[in-house]
Amino acid sequence: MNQIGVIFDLDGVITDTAEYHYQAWQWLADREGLQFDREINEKLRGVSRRASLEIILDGQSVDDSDMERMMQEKNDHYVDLLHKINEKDILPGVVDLLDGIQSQHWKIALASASKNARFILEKLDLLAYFDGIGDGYSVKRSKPEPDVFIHAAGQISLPISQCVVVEDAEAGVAAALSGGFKTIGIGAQERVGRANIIYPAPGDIQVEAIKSLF
Ligand code: B16
Ligand code: MG
Repeated sequence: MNQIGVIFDLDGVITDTAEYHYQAWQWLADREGLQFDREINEKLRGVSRRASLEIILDGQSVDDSDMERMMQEKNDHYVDLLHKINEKDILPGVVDLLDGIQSQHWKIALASASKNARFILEKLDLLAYFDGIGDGYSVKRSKPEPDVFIHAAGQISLPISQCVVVEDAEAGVAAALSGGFKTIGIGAQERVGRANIIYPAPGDIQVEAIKSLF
């Protein structure tokens, strides 16, 4: 079998930063008098920071300097919250899965919409597992465009046909499929139903199941 590359999304696959994104957006929305709740937060899964704010603004027009200020304030608050995360915040079974992939001598990459992805991997003490990283700084077009996954495949020097993407977001699954990647979906059918295989949680992924995709 040829070399395989496993490309992981971050939020919702390696760790659950969605809760901290929620808290930071709620803090901003309360300050700005914007309508926000957990239901709206679900729509932000895998979506870039700017696109997230546009969803929250719900058509309300805001000049660009205010957009920039709000994104900065939300991120400052989010990064403050991130300082308390550590290895205990890695989702169950993920370290065993990474060890299993490494023992096959396959490549591991990250493809996240987040500009904080490296910092989060450092806090989780997982950086050393990753042979390549695509993050919110790597590409211009974010998910559902496939660019960050294509960038990640390039980082591990593998063709798309030899890579599988692990994603928990509808926009992420759509991005991976449109790029021609095999795709493992994590979570609810209504979100990731288009993926080649679906698991309830990342710790349920078996190395043998990855092999069976190729
Ligand atoms: P940041 P992923 C995504 O991470 C989050 O799911 C999404 O809620 C967030 O808006 C996006 O990162 C950008 O994050 O504000 O830190 O740059 O799922 O692509 O790993
Ligand atoms: Mg995600």
